[in-house]
Amino acid sequence: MQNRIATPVGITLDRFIKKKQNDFAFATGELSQLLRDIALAGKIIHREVNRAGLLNIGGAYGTENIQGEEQQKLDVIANIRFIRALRNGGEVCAIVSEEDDEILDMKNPDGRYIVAMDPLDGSSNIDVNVSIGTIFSIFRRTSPVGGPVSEEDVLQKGSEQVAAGYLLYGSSTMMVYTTGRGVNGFTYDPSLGEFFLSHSNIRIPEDGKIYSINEGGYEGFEPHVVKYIENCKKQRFTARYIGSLVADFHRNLLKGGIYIYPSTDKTPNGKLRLNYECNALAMICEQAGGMATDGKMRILDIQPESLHQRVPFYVGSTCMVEEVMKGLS
Ligand code: AHM
Ligand code: MG
Repeated sequence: MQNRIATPVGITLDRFIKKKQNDFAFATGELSQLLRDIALAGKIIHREVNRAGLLNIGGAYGTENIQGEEQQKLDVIANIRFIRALRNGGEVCAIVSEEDDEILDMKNPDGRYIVAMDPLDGSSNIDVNVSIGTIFSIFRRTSPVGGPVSEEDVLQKGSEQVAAGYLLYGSSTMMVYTTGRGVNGFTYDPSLGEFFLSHSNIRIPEDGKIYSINEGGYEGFEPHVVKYIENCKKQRFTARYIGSLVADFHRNLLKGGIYIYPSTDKTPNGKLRLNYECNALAMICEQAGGMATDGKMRILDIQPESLHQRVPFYVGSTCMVEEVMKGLS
């Protein structure tokens, strides 16, 4: 019998972005272009991720690379690819990246947008062929266009994000994003080189039965977290923890659940970074009907004080997040 290849039906990401352009308060087309630049970077990283294992096999693919990047770690390569795509796009004046200590000034004073990103999150999973992701937040600069980028441009609250999203390099590659009007997910068809709308208007179930936390840290958790985990066990909930934030978040977004990276005795502020990990997922979660908090306040209301600031992170189905928070009072 002949193999049948399913032909994707539905709208491409490019078309979708174009169709939605008038939703933006500033409908100049620049944000649309920026989202397309990010999708392009995602395609390039998809390619790198998929051949990552091959790079170590006698340099089979290494000859393609004139800059010796194949010698570098995949997260560094992803960072380079992303920055290049954003630079070529021309809409961005500055980037904050997990891979760079300082703000990256793009030397493009006319750019209106700031991107905060974790180009390849889930570093412990990179070398073992497990799902990883890219996370991004987009802000509009507050300083005048044409002048230098200020620290205030970069350290904006998550509530100021004009768009946020992630790419998940899993059994399929997906891009999920929001511009503040709901959340949509697109699945990549590598044979066509296109993302297709596959998950329109994603809503997270109000309650769920999946909890995701690294229980290895149990002895150092705060009492309310311990209490909540015990409660999950009593109710025979499902424990799922990939150790890649995007993958854990994505599953819980679709199925209902909670992801927690709490404060511990060793890491009082947790592990995850506010500016390029938590803010984006908090916006997506809220847009899908869920909740995100650091245990004290809404993630999106936290005023960042530094580029690589860490915060405890509770994100997911509203009933579950509220339930952990009850233990605090
Ligand atoms: P990374 O930015 O170094 O990859 O760290 C972030 C990752 C998240 O993807 C994941 O949820 C978490 O760290 C796992 O941490 P742990 O191994 O402590 O459970
Ligand atoms: Mg990370």
